[in-house]
Amino acid sequence: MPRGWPGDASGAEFPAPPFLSLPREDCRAAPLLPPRLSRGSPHPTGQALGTRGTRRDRGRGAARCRWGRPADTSPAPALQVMLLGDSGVGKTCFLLQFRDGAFLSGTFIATVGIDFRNKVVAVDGVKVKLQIWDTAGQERFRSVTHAYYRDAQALLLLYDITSKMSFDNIRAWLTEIHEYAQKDVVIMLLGNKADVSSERAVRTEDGASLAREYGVPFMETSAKTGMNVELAFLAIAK
Ligand SMILES: Nc1nc2c(ncn2[C@@H]2O[C@H](COP(=O)(O)OP(=O)(O)OP(=O)(O)O)[C@@H](O)[C@H]2O)c(=O)[nH]1
Ligand SMILES: [Mg+2]
Repeated sequence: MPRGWPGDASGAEFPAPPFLSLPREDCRAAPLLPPRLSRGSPHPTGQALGTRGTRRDRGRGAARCRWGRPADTSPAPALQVMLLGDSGVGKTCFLLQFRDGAFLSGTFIATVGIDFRNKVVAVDGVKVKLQIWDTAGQERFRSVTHAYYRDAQALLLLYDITSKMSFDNIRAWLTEIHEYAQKDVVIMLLGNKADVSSERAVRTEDGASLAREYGVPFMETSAKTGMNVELAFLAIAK
């Protein structure tokens, strides 16, 4: 395993993987947090997650959330979120819609390996920095993405409501998550492309019923119209 990558205990600095297609500033803005960051564990800033804030903040009744710190302090800690699901379900579009409010239509360019974007959101008045990893859905990149599961605190698992196969593969994805992710990882199931109702191949009830079976929250989304995109990220950041 390369030094500095998730899973490497050597403490080496995080290098940008060769296939990362991001501007350098984005890479610098996203230091890798210690593995298995959880509530109460120390953060590089010296404070513990979920227990931050000065007495003054508390006096003001500053809102808190599981991952964040009061809105008037910075920098915010990062919550690492991974987007998972078959190739073509819309993970990259989903992320770009959330990050830039734009939809990439036209030619489908499959993600190679893994990519990431940062975005700071406010949850109940608390700033939370989301470090979002956009994985390649293609089978041949699976070994690359497995290495990142361990550090993810939340997973958005997508299928395409116009593709029965992408829905049927959700069980396999959940098995893989069970194998590689942290036990307490937050998972949300998303049925994407809800705007293409004329080609729907998966009923909303089927998505909801599968989610119930695995005890995870569920919603349908559209990376094209933006429907429920922000809501999904805010829900896992809470
Ligand atoms: N109508 C519609 N099309 C979408 C939506 N989301 C994505 N698409 C289209 O679906 C195709 C695949 O989208 P991507 O976001 O690249 O898919 P992906 O899941 O990132 O695929 P991989 O990178 O191979 O894993 C593209 O042509 C998008 O324009 C959506 O919500 N509605
Ligand atoms: Mg992609």
